[in-house]
Amino acid sequence: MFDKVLIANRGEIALRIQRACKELGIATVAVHSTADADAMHVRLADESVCIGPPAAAESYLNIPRLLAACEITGADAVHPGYGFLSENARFAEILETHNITFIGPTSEHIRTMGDKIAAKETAKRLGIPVVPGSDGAVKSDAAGLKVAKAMGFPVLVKAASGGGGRGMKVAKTAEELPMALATAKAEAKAAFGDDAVYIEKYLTKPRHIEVQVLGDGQGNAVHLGERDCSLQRRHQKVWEEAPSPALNETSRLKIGEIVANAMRKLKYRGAGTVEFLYEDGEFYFIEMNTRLQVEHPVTEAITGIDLVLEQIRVASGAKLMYSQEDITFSGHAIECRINAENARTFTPSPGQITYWHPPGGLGVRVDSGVYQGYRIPPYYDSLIGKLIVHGKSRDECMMRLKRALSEFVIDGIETTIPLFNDLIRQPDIANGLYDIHWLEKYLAKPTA
Ligand code: MV4
Repeated sequence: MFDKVLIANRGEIALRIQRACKELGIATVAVHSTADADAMHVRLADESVCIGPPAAAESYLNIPRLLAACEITGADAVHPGYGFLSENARFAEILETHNITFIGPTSEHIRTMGDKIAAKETAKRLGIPVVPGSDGAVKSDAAGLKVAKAMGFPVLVKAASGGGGRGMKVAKTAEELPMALATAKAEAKAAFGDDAVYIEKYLTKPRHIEVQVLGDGQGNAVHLGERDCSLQRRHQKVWEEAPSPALNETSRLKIGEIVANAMRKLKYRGAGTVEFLYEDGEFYFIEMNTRLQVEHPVTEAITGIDLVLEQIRVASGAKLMYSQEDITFSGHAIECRINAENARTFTPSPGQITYWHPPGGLGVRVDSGVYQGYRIPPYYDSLIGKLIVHGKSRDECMMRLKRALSEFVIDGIETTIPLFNDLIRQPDIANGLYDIHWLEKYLAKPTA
């Protein structure tokens, strides 16, 4: 096992990783920018290193500075958290050449899944159902038209280096396709320096359902069920829950087993998420995330498994502690992302938290990196906390969520809490009847 882990992140996830390290008896190193000198992750770490100015490119994303921090402190492993360098294959590679363990998958697996065309080909080869579409990159309008006509419109043009919805264009008809291809290519070139695009059948009203996996890189892997992350705004998740209100036991275990088998064949190491669109009872692979995700606590709530602790264990070379039969699912969990933003406009609201009273009680978890008196800097993501509620049934979970939201007091800044107070009162949300477009439609209504 590692003696000392450097956490290449900030905020609530840095605290989450520190907690797992502490339980394993591992010393922790925090890194921080000058804007984060007063941050909770710095206060709670055993050691800390200031790695640069506020701009992430010069601090949390700066590989030479992170290497220097490892060298100074003698850290033997790095946990990247989510965002920042968590899916940077080069970072994983560089750490390995310096004999520092990257707590995550191999650089090769990160690189494959980062290329959406290669990811889809890999998924297909491993027996995972994918969205019908072009065989790899589309090299010309004529080639694009041929595939699109064969599967029927509407189609979606996607960037190979994309993800998060950037460089995506819908073509409703053959006439619209050349423009969609050109625009997607231009956007992809500008955003990722790579203009490779591919075509998929456009699913008009799917849900976003993702399967959590855990592997040890030695051929053992388990699935930990799914999360429904359909409630999003501009590709930012707002609310995540497990299990998905749209699935039954049979379909859950079927897709879970397909994904777990694929990860066994791949010899995947660490935590990963296989993302699907789910429409009319069918699953369609879209992407795989090779990192711990923001919404991992809903899976922890229903399985009782500490995902971060398992990531650290398998990174140190240990075999997976669980076989699939050991994994049981219990009850229902919902996560609400608490952002320092206006709940209607989503305008960021940095500033000082003058009062902070998080909820508690049975089935309530709050993961946050802030405290009363803390000044939220304007330079980073606006996520300040996550409220995760667990209950025996979805109804009990909703009841607890309503109660927990009523206890939560955050003064001095605007937060997204009022949005959740509205959402829990919507019949569609109470009934679990929503797709990936539900939230944006709701927010566009004048009454919302
Ligand atoms: C799609 C799709 C419909 N059909 N692919 C958006 C981000 C990227 N990860 C994949 N995305 C989508 N891919 C096909 N073939 C619709 C979306 C999409 C979406 C997906 C999940 C959650 C929210 C979304 C919002 C808009 C579009």
